[in-house]
Parts: sequence; C-alpha cells; structure tokens
Amino acid sequence: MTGALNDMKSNLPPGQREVAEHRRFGLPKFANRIPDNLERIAVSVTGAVENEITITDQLLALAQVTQMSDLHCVTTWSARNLEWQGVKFTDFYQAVVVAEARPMGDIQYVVFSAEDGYASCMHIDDLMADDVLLATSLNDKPMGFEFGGALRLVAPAHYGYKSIKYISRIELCHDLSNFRFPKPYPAFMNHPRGRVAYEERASYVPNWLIRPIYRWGRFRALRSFGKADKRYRSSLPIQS
Ligand SMILES: Nc1nc2c(c(=O)[nH]1)N[C@H]1C(S)=C(S)[C@@H](COP(=O)(O)O)O[C@H]1N2
Ligand SMILES: [Mo]
Repeated sequence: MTGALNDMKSNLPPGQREVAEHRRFGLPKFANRIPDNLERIAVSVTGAVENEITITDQLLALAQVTQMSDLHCVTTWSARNLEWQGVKFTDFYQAVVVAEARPMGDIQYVVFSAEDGYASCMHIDDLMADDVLLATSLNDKPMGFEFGGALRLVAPAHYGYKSIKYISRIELCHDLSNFRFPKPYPAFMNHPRGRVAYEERASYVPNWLIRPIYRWGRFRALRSFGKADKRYRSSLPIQS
C-alpha cells in the first residue's frame, strides 16, 4: 500500500521508488572493470552492414541536444531529472549508419557491447524514439568512469539495463539469435524491449516475484559498486 501511495505521489512508474542520489550502478560482475578509454569515442559499427566503420569524433559534428530525463532501474530505484547532453540516436542512425555503414536487409535489433564486457539489445523501433540519445556528458561534465564515458545510451522509456555505458560496438541484427544476456546472469534477466510503461522488467518471470528478488539484488550490487568506486578513486592521482 505504501508503495502504491508513493508511486501516485511522485508519478513514478509502477514498482519504482525515487533515490536521492544518482550513483554508478550495474551488474556486480562488471563493477571492477575500468575501461582504458573513458574520454575518446571509439565505437565500431558491425553486423548486417555493407561497410564496417569506426566512429570517433564525427559524432560531435551532429546536432547536440540537452535532455532532462529519468533513469528507472529494474531493481526498483529511479533517479530523476538527469540532464544529458549528446546526439539523438535517430540523427546518428541516418547521418552515420545509413550513410556510411549502409545497413543490409531488415534490421530489427541493435546489439550494443561495452568496454567492461556488458552487452544489451534494443529493438530498432525503440531506438528511433525522439528521447533516445547517444550521450557524451551529464550535467555538462564528461561522464567518465562514473557514468559511462566516453559514450552511453540514454533510453528513458526503457529500464536502466538498456542504457549501456562505455559503448564499444554497435551491431545491426535481423534477429536476436546471436544475443545472450552477459554470462553468468540468467537469460530471464533480459527482456528484448524492456519498456518501463509495460513493466517489461524481465522475461518469463512475473513482476510480483521479480520485484522483491531485484530489490534484494540491488543491495548486493550497491555493495559491489561502492567498493569498486572506492578502489577506483584511491587509484587516481591526487588533485592539487
Ligand atoms: N557497460 C555497462 N552499462 C550498464 C551497466 C553495466 O553494468 N555496464 N548496468 C546497467 C544498469 S543495470 C543500470 S540501472 C544503469 C545504471 O546507470 P548509472 O551507472 O548511470 O546509474 O546502467 C546500465 N548500463
Ligand atoms: Mo539496472
């Protein structure tokens, strides 16, 4: 009951609770993996394309947008009013992927890979939504290790696990036959679309069961990420 009241008061999607602070989060397996390159965009475009390409700074030549949006994690926390800067995925798709990589056949999904070993998939129609960004900064600062530099996806209508950080590869696909949610995590943790409005948190498992399991998983993940972040900060040269 309290949960339902909270949801109504804050207009959050079902099952979500607002967090005061947006912190780096994700799957514990990837918490300690620090990408070598957090500043320079270097992303390959592969899969069903005529011409494989690598994107670097040309992304910065596209129209830059600023967008305020919320981040809803499947583990039931939501961070609100995050201000991202970057380019719209549709602009990138038309200007770079279509023009230079030249997609082949009927593209249905895009599989993203990241520097830390994480991977995610998005339906192509969902990527064309106006609020999907390839972000380069958050609150006017480069995202860095904390929030997924050099490049991350921002897909506010989808659960956080679709907003992949530290992007290294964008693969165009006709179907999801080659995609598997990163091991050792079970396949049910992935939903092909993961839309918040339909509460597509996971596959096969009902939400009444997945919500409490994920709430518990959240604390485990927070511990892993808290430790990893501390280790990362202590490895940095001291700023004078
Ligand atoms: N590369 C990478 N991207 C990732 C993850 C990850 O572990 N690695 N975790 C995902 C999950 S589960 C969430 S909720 C969001 C968290 O984003 P944040 O670190 O900005 O809070 O990142 C998503 N993108
Ligand atoms: Mo998440």
